[in-house]
Amino acid sequence: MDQKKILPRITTPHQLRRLTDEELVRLAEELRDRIIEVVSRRGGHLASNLGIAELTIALHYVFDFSRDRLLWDVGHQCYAHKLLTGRNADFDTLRQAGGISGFPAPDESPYDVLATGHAGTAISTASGLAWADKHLGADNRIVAVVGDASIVNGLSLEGMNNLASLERQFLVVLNDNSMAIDRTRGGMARALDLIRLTHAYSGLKESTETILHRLPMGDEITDALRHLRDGFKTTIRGQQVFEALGLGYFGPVDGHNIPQLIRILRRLANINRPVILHVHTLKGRGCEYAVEDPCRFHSPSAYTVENGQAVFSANAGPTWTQVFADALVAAARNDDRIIAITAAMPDGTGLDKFRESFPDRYVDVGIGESHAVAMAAGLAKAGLKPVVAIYSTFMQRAFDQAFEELAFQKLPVLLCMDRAGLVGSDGAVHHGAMDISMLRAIPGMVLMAPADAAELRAAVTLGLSLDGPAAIRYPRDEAPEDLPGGCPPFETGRARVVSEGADGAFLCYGVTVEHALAAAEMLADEHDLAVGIVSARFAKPLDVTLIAGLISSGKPVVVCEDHATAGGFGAAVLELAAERRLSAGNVRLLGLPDRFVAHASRTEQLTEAGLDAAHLASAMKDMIQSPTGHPARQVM
Ligand SMILES: Cc1ncc(C[n+]2csc(CCOP(=O)(O)OP(=O)(O)O)c2C)c(N)n1
Repeated sequence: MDQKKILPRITTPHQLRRLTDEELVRLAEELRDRIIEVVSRRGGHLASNLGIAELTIALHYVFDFSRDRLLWDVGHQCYAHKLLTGRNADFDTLRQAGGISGFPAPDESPYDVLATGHAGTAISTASGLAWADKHLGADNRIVAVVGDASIVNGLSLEGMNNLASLERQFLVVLNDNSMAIDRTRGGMARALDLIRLTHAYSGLKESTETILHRLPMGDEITDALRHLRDGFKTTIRGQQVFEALGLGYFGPVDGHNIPQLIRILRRLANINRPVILHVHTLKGRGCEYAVEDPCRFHSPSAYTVENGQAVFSANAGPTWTQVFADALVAAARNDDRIIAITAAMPDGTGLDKFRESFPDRYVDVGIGESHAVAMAAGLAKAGLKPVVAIYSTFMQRAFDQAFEELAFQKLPVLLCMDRAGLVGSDGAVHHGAMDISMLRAIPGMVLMAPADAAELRAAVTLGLSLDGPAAIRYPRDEAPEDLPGGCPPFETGRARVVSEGADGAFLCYGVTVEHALAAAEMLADEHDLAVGIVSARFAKPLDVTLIAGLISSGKPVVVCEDHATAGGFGAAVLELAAERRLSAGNVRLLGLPDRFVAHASRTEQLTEAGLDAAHLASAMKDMIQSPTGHPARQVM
């Protein structure tokens, strides 16, 4: 160990208080070096974590989060926090199976209050903790750190609105780096720009600190804040957004000046009402390529550095995201009613490509999935053809809009759900494990899952031609291009027989066809068994004729889906059997288990969930060898 290094000696944040200002500044650099070193090997959230190193140090310096509470919104920016709270030695295992999670994880450390990953929750949950503390007579201080993109999420705004009635300490730290994953847009982004600009031009750089220094504590604070607001309202209009919600506003301050941050946080820590500190940081700070392209380096996969530039290994083939993006751009060339909507994920969903070709037909609503889907309903009502490109896990935020605004109105909106199924190292909070269960319950929904790239293109074409809402799901993976037999016409409610087999059938939804093909090959090679494969294509409406035929054949049917078995495609198959009064003893469901699957590679997770080729083959072999099944086991 390098004796001069500070970070390896920090095992608890209490040790920070023994460091000089100069050592704290060095520590921020060491945190960044460590984050870059590990993320370049493991992949993970980079640019946001580099920008927040100083702020994290200052927060841990001032507060005692072994009793105070620190909540990170989304949680992707918690790496420096992890390194300062006893996890430096294990940090090499970041996002690996059995290793450190990329998000806050209470099972790793008592310093992580809640496990998170979705945006907009910190203020709400922190306010619950604050209410509880007050009720229980505790006086732990509470801090919620929220990015400028997440603070406009509906949940954040609902939480802030509710803070007005909280009469106790509560600090919201707004970490403003002008970026979501891409640049933030919209009214709040403009208001924050305005605050920064007026601040810069009016020579008020030192004002926050000076004001805080003069500020009386206790009951007089309300008056003082009113004066503060009156004094600056002509110059700093943007802050009124927060003040209208009843929050005392301070800032903006330089989020990279540790001594100043410490002084300001010390004063704010003793204010007995909800306040917001607006901190300005640079996303990617300290790493040239991340500063230059913070979007690319928001959450890069592993890379190497050559001549100061990051070099990524190429994909073997196109990803599902790329196939979708190309299919949508191609469709939009022939139909100018197509409008694409993303909720702050242009890069992840592939819509950046659409934006390039059709900037006037592209909408980024910010982190507001409910709004994205409701807005799409309005566009459809007006005669346009909206496509919402969204991650399956974030579609959970818009369930009610899919029900009321889309299906209830029978509006033709196409939901293209990327990252459906297991997502790999982002872990449990990001799996797309529930979209079928959610959407299948909604009358009038058409649900599709392509098995290969050709089917995805066909599903997009079909989805855009329907006169009601539809959803397509596809995973975070490379898309197989050529399944056997070409791509027969893609018609609503019609499955595709990929291959025939006399001994049984894999009935697959979406990407699992690929694993079933490998399983069928194993069964043929190793056991001389001939097992067929069906790509169901639709979870709603089902191909009832084909599926009822498979069930009533009496031959083993192994249903495979990269989704929770609870309420998923397999459940639809069993519902069909029940409706038709077919005995379904020959049907076995394989899907995601009823527990949260932790971070690991997607391949490892598929194996853990029993969805890899070897597990599929062994499930089928069992079914063929003991067709009557096992004696009933007690279900816990
Ligand atoms: C509900 C939801 N939608 C989308 C995302 C994907 N996402 C993760 S981080 C992020 C950007 C967050 O920006 P900001 O809050 O400003 O934090 P920063 O990364 O700039 O620190 C997005 C869109 C998410 N985690 N949760």
